Amino acid sequence: ERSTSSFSYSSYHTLEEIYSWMDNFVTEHSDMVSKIRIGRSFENRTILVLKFSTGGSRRPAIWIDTGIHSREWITHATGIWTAKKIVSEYGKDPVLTDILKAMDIFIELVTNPDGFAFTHSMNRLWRKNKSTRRGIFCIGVDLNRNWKSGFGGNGSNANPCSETYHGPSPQSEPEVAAIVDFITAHGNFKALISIHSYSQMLMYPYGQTLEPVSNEQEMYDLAKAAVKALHKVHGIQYIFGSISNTLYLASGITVDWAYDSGIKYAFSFELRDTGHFGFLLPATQIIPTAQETWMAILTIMEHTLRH
Ligand code: ING
Ligand code: ZN
Repeated sequence: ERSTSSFSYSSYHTLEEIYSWMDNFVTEHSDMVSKIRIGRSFENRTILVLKFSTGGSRRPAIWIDTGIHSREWITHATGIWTAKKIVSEYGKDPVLTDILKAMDIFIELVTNPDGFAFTHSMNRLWRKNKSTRRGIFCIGVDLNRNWKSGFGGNGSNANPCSETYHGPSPQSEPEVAAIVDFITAHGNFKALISIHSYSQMLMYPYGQTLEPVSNEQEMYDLAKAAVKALHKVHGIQYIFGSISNTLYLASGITVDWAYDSGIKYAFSFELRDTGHFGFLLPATQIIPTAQETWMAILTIMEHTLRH
């Protein structure tokens, strides 16, 4: 395809289609959007981030990642719709406009490209990346257990055949190392939103311990406001709270690393649904899911701007 006007935002797409959409999108919105290559996957695929900026240099920034677990297709689709929403609402929505006048937004749409390609070619329910190591006969590391904070703790698994295998060492996986290197080098991220599915939850650290974060009350109140804004759109209910209290203990996760690295507003979504379709959410639900998620994201971004 040569332009984004023929792209269907209400369908699921392959990696090639998404990467080609990104090329067209950047070309069509070159005043605000650029594409950054932050690394390469285990199977040598390019890892790309979209940057939304109206100027300045190293402005305070917001990070959004989708698809760290490859089978969670609604997350990539929501990320793409969100990218389009940002360019169409700038200059119209006063809240988003204020945000983009002071901050940059970065979106990594396909955080696990090898796994994502595999969900299209071989196994729709593949979760991990595709890394292999000598003497280890199972494939893949759980990229949401491979981060340094709490690495190897409760709710992660040392068995390479487990779906929650944490890998041989923190950031052993190129897909995680690329993000750590990029965010660390940038040095001015204020919020990180890591998007999963499914369960309809909005959560914050910690996953590795039941101990509350130091600004627990602020995180609780913000999550509550975001979930309320989400609910208003289509009446969908989300539960919210810390990961360890809301879901289960999980160690070596993205948002614990972000929080411990000084990115105070670290949140993780679990998008629709609550299990009826699960990872196989019908494409008819892409736009409604993205619309409601947008209101929650906007709530978090606005709070970040004002604090
Ligand atoms: N569940 C997440 C998992 O990695 C999660 C739950 C989300 C844990 C965010 C920690 C942080 O186990 C899914 N569905 O991936
Ligand atoms: Zn997930």
